[in-house]
Order: sequence, then structure tokens, then C-alpha cells
Amino acid sequence: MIRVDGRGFHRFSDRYNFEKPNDLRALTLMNESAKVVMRDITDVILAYGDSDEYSFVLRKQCQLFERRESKLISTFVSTFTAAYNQLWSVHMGPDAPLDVGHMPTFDSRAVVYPSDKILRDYLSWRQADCHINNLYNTTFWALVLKGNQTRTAAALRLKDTFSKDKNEILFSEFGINYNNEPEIFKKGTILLRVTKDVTLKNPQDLSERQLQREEKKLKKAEIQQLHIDLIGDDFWNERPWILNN
Ligand code: DGT
Ligand code: MG
Ligand code: MG
Repeated sequence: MIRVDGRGFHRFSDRYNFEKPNDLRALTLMNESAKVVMRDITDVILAYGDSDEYSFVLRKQCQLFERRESKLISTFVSTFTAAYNQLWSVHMGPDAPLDVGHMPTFDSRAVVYPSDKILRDYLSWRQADCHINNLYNTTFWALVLKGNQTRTAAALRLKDTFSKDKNEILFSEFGINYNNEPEIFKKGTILLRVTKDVTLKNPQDLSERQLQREEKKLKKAEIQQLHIDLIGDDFWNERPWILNN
């Protein structure tokens, strides 16, 4: 798994006036940049992103760059960063040009998960984190923007509260039912490659020509974007090919 994360995006999102708590244009820009990476690097079988981060899951048998970590993380982060910069004005509009003093940059890391179970735990952790942050941010910005509270007062109000307390504040004070918030905000984004006729053989068992043909199919495959639960078993049971890759 390789994860990229925006560097100093707390300040960066302020500098370019991202909508609070969620800017759909910025999330779309992240998603489209991740698709560029996925189209370019066919070893990616699934990607999950929210906020300023994206996790790319590589197939178990991945032999890209002989699995050298520096090559992998630098290629992923530079491809992602290049796409993010190139697609910036497409999604953020012509009125917010990037200035060289405030460029969007990303860091990246690689982690090898020793089993499917632990890989699933990792992805579940990221999606749970998305939910927790989103519930907090939604309530925090409702208190500030709709409740006219200072940021300090809002933070104090939310200190030591549980999910149910935040849901209650949103509902009783602002008429917001958290369940009805957009799924992309609550669940983040899952990207999958839709491949029906790709061989399930191990790449080591394929000839050079067969490998090239498979690579072509993977490059052309459609990328599906989902905003659904991946913590429960349903997601995985309905898509057994992800972990069998
Ligand atoms: P880092 O990753 O250690 O360099 O520091 P940050 O500042 O990037 O921190 P991080 O990655 O933990 O948090 C992401 C920040 O990005 C968080 O402060 C909120 C901001 N952000 C991400 N997406 C949005 C958005 O759609 N709207 C707004 N207003 N802010 C966003
Ligand atoms: Mg960040
Ligand atoms: Mg982050």
C-alpha cells in the first residue's frame, strides 16, 4: 500500500478558500488525480481517498521496480502531484491560479501488509477516520458558520463529546440529519478497476506477449468510483476478485 498525503493542507486549503468543511471541487480534484495514477500504474487494484490523502493498494504479486521502496513511493507521489497541479484549474476554476509560494505538494509512504485481513483493517481504519473527522468537522463548522460561535467556543463545545452528541447538536440546533449528508463526505471515495476478461494467472506464469496484452486491457479498463462502506464483509464478498487479484 502506498499513501500520499497533502503537505500542510490545513494552511493550503485556507489559502485557496476551500469550502468548509468539505469542498467538492477539491475532493473531485483528488479523485481525478488518483485516477491518473491508477491508469498509469496498472498494479494498483484499489484506491481509497478522503480529505487530502489517497491510499493505493498494489496487487500482491506486484513486481514493479522490483518492489524497490524509493522508486515506488517517489513515482507515486510525483505522478499524483503532477496530475493534481495539471488538473487544478479544471476543477478549482480559472479564478484561483496557483502561485509558486503556495504549491500543492504531497508526501508518501509505503507499507507492506502481511495478510488480507490486515490490509482490510488498514482500509477500515482510513474509512472510519474519514467518518470521525467528517462528523467532527460538519458539527464544528455548523457551530461556527451557522451558530455564529467562535472557533475556540466551538472546539470547546465539542471537546469530549461522542458521535451521538454531535448528531444531536446537528439535528436539534441546525436541523441537519447527518445521515443525509453526501456519501462522498461520509465514506470517502473507493476507486476500482472494472476488468472482466483479465486472466487471473500469476504474472510469473505468463509469456512476455501475454503480459503485454494483459497490461493493455488493464490500462483501458474503466475505473469505477464508489462512496460505500468497505468496513463490513459485503463489499469484499461481492467483489472477491479484489483480494484474489
Ligand atoms: P501534514 O499532512 O502533516 O503536512 O499537515 P496537514 O495540514 O495537511 O494535515 P492533515 O493531512 O492531517 O489534514 C488535512 C487538512 O486539509 C485538514 O486541516 C483539513 C484540510 N482539508 C482537506 N480537505 C478539505 C476540504 O475539502 N475543505 C477544507 N476546508 N479543508 C480541507
Ligand atoms: Mg496533509
Ligand atoms: Mg491528511
